[in-house]
Amino acid sequence: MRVLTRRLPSPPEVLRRGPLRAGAFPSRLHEPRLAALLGSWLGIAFAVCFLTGLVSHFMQHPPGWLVWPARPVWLYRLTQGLHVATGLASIPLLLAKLWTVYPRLWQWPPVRSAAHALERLTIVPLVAGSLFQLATGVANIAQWYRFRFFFTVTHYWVAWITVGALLVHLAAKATVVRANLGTGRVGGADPTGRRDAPRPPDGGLSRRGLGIAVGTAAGVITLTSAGQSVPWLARLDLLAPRRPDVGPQRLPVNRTAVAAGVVALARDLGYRLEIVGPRPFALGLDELRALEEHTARLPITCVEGWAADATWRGPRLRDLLDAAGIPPGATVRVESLETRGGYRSSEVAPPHARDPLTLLATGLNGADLDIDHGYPARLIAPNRPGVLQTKWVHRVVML
Ligand SMILES: Nc1nc2c(c(=O)[nH]1)N[C@H]1C(S)=C(S)[C@@H](COP(=O)(O)O)O[C@H]1N2
Ligand SMILES: [Mo]
Repeated sequence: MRVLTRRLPSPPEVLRRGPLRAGAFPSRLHEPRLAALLGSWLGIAFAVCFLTGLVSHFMQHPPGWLVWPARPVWLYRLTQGLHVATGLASIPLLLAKLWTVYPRLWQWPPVRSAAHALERLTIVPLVAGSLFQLATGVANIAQWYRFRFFFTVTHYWVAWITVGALLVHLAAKATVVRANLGTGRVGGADPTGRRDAPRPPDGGLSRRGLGIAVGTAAGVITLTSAGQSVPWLARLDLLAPRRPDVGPQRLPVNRTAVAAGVVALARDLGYRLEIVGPRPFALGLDELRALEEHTARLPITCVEGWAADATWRGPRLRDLLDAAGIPPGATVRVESLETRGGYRSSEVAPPHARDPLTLLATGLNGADLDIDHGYPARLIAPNRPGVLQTKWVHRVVML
């Protein structure tokens, strides 16, 4: 411990040039109280973003021991909406925070002790990780996949690195944060003990002014993009990359039938839906339509940040499973006509497979399912990520 805290010798004064010289950053806003304030807002946004991101990840890739409930219907829509909203709101907060603290990169002496050097080093994964997560998140909701790595895997692991670095950073800064966010009288930064430092003679922005500007920016970004998953904000939807009501049958399409290479197979009159279980059977198009139909009002919630409600019609999955003698406790795999692509099949565990709202939909918003939405039949289930709502289904297999 001694080694860590022992003071290191100061480097020679002649090295103090450029940004390293005293008074190189005159703005009063490069100060710990503002840094702590922005940091705590950012901390809240990051915490919500991280936790909802974990929900998203584990809903999409559930480990064996974890079975998600099918209700409430809107749960995933809420968690994914919060994930995107808090991520977007973090952008102005992070930029303002970095601006407030960046002069510290040139603080003198650069390192005071081994412990201080370690604390400085954790800034690298923290800042790099935060910028990376926000940039790739924005690229993802804009459906801009020009990078070479696989988005979900990288975004997931960098989240852990960033949060790890954030926890170390918080531990290192705990005393400073406490001193600066207290009653306002213990401000280590502000010897006058006032909440807002005196206005500079040039009339520059005050601390409160900057706080309001950044808070407003975060609020505006959230409100003008949340409309892609919150219907009553749709009219403010200026920044949202997707409109939840634009697409065939008033619903966005994620991957078209052409892109998935399934047009010929989906239109083939010899199409058959197979249910593979103890009493396997297959249905032609007419037989599929003759089954008892139900309707369900359910959202498609894409990880890419949009969600839209629709009215689905078709047989219940559980009725098909019963007819094939598949026991209630069984998990099934729903397979599409697609031969390639990461989302060509999905597993359905009992809570979803047996839910009365889970359909193999053949109709959408009052008409036959459009080929881009999965004609002849697609899975639609409550509280389930869009990527698992498999389109162009041709086989359901008991696992
Ligand atoms: N077979 C197949 N099903 C799929 C996909 C896919 O690429 N292939 N994409 C999924 C994704 S990511 C989403 S968000 C939903 C979107 O459904 P929609 O295009 O009908 O709106 O379909 C899902 N079903
Ligand atoms: Mo999606």
